[in-house]
Amino acid sequence: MQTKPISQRHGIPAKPASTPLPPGASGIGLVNSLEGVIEVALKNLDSAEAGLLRNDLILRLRLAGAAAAHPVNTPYVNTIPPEAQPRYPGNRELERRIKSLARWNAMAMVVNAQRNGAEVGGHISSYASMATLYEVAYNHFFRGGDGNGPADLVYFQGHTTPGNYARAFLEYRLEESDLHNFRRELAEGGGLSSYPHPYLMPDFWQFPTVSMGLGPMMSIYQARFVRYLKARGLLQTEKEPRVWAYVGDGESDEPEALGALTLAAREGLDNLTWVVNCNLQRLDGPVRGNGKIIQELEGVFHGAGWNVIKVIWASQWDELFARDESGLLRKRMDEALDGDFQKYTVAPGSYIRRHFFGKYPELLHLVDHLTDEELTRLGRGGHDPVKVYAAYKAAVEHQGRPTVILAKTVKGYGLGEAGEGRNISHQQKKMNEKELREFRARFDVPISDEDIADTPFFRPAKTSPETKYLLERRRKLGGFVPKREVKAEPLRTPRLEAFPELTKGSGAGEASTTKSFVRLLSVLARDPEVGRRVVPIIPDEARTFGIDPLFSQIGIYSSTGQLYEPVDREAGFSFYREAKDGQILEEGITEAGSMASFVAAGTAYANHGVNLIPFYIYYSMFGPQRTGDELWLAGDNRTKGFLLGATSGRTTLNGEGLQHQDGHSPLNASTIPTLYVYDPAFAYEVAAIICDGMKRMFGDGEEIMFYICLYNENYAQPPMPPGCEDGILKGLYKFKPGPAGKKHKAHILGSGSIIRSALGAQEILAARYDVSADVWSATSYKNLRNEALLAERWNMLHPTQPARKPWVAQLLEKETGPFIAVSDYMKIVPDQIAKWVPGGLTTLGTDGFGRSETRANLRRYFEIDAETAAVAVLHALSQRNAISPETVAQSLRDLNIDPEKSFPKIAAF
Ligand SMILES: Cc1ncc(C[n+]2csc(CCOP(=O)(O)OP(=O)(O)O)c2C)c(N)n1
Ligand SMILES: [Mg+2]
Repeated sequence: MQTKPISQRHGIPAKPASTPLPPGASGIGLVNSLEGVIEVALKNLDSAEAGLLRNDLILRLRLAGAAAAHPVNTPYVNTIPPEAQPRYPGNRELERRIKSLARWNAMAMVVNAQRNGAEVGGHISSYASMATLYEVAYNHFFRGGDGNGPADLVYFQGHTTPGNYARAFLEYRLEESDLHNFRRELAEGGGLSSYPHPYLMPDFWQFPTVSMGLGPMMSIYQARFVRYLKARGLLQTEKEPRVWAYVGDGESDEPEALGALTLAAREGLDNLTWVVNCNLQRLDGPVRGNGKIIQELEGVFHGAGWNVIKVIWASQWDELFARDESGLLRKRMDEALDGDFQKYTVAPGSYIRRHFFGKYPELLHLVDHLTDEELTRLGRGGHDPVKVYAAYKAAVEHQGRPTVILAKTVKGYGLGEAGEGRNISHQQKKMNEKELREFRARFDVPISDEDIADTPFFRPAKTSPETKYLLERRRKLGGFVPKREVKAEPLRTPRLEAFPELTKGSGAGEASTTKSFVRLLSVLARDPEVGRRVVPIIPDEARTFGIDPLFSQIGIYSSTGQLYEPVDREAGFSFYREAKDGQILEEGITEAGSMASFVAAGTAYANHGVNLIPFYIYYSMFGPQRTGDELWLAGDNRTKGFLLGATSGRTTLNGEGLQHQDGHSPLNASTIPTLYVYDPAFAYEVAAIICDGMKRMFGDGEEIMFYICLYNENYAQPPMPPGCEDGILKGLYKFKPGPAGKKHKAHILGSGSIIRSALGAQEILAARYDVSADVWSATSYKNLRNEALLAERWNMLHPTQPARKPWVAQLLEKETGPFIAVSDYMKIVPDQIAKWVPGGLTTLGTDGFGRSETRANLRRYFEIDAETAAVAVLHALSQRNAISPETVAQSLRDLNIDPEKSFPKIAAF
């Protein structure tokens, strides 16, 4: 075994260098003494050994008492040295003018939006810090989709939209009236949405990003999805699109923002570029006042395996660094905190001289030749097009790893006293005349003194050099960005007849709705028309749901294939088969990541011109509850697909207890406007809903999604009764009428596996209490309610016309007797339709925290079992004076229900 440190094996002295460092020096000035070490390393060591050598050196520095930096960090300087910078290919002067006009118009949009009592707000300072980062990309990097390749997919930072709109205005894509209607979306002719919302501006925005943290994560899964499409031969073009994400430094605190970094590196996503706008501030104040966000992020990204490019200092500093022979300037850079740097942004040059350079007398000499005024103009890298261009070029040329550009900027750049670098900057929405004049002067905006107070928009003529230049640049790069276009061909989706196993019933056998769904998926994956378009997405629960046979049938996607012999190779169908063209996205334990894949797959019809059918199946408790904001984003993004909440129901998933047993997902899911929510009881219902959903989304092109509760309780699956399809899809149909010839009549609405409580109650009531209860399958309370709401709204607005009757009211008014609803969800789920049920609705449900127990005990505890349902029916009959209260009391004794039994605790006054 090799025990000697690697350095000693190659003749590097064992002891730390005896040359003492001059006081205060970082040692960087002694870099020449390391040349020998580097020479030896280059000649003798492979990359692994070189890594060991580095670790040896750090260890020895530490042992010698030096506070050696963590190896994942580099000094606080630009990664690309001036000598490695490429020539800037654009017309700097014209680009500066274009950028200045974008700055002005973006600012004017927000200031105008605040005027005249509108107070609809907007953000000035974030785009002010971002302008150069965007403009260099607009002029030189972002590819549009009109050329010979796919458009880049750009995740713009949510609250910099004024900058994007101002750009689109200069490009003659938007008009002045549009800018006037920023955040006035209900204005005549429509307005511009506050942030990137494809739902609101479906021809313009591709990705919603303003819920911080989600955009960055979505971009990683999008870039990986591009590779998936490519591997499966589904990408429409040879070239792959580049994915860009513009991220705030404050945004990086969101767990989702950095949570998937290792995936990007592991998958070698060199089609992904992140630009973190490190303006050192978030909303309230500094991101890391007492530290350095750029260094912290560098460590994180390096550790995760990304290529990191720091763009910290503008070109004015190059000359100072070149003369920094002692290394003191770099040392001072490393020492100064973000809080200090923020202060230097707002402070006069004299302060910078005294506090930053003045710490070391030698450093003061370095800037002797600069006036105080010139010191304030020593800029930050993110505002220097030359530095930004160099970083972008290096990023897009880098192979094998994703790249992050950490660009240092100033929040509110150019706003001066109105907010540059100040803690109030983020919220600044107003500018007084003096501030407007200063802004105009700083950026040479051609607005006259008479007009300036009105903050008019300004756009050069179509024939102006500026407009010609920017349009030509976009033409060369393949057209405008962002742009959303739906080009996908519709699919011929299978009809219900394709799934006889689900519609014919299980005969003497039993099956759960989950198992039935898996059967459907397996048949669907073989469908000649749509089979290849199916994208199953699973966060490590395939075996729980019995999907594992699909592993061998269609394979698990892996960019590297399967480099090992799977331990269960002999296990037949369920062995863990990874393949380069695998179809299943097995995401591991990340519901957030799985949702991101769901969105990527479900928006491929718009972003990649191909209709794909995502089926995301997961532990229902970790669905809308865990990733609700992503689900909201999915709606905004016009995502299409199926969400399968498996192991549904507070009591049907029985042993797992409080944090697993889900009694509210349909409620959470019902908050998403474009999401249809279904709680089917039987296999044929699942098939009917999925066939209809496929047709609507992928045949007819509706931009909607479906949530389906799937249960793991096995029971006999009945054959599909004739004529029920319409009711299944609308949300309610009579499944099994009660027996004829009984004295009393009642109706029980059941959902999911709990329809079995309704059927049990039906038997009890008929056998013991002379009640004929019809059992209904309530597949979607959300649908019923929404239809009723629309009818009511119409009635209110058309009072003199014959009133419309909600569909559910029409259906139920033909019946007599009380209505009782029972489900494995909170009572508020069926209560959604109570208002339109003739005579009202008695609801049984599972409010309260779950418990680990047997199904039978849980259903009694939550009072949704057959016996309690029977009592509820009797009680409702007694309230109508059809039977006596004593009969109800007797039924409690008959059915062994203790009126004083324990019950889940719920908050009440
Ligand atoms: C999830 C979420 N939480 C809070 C906000 C409100 N918000 C909008 S911008 C912002 C500060 C952003 O700071 P940073 O990411 O550094 O961006 P900057 O404006 O500095 O470029 C906050 C808190 C949000 N949009 N999303
Ligand atoms: Mg910030």
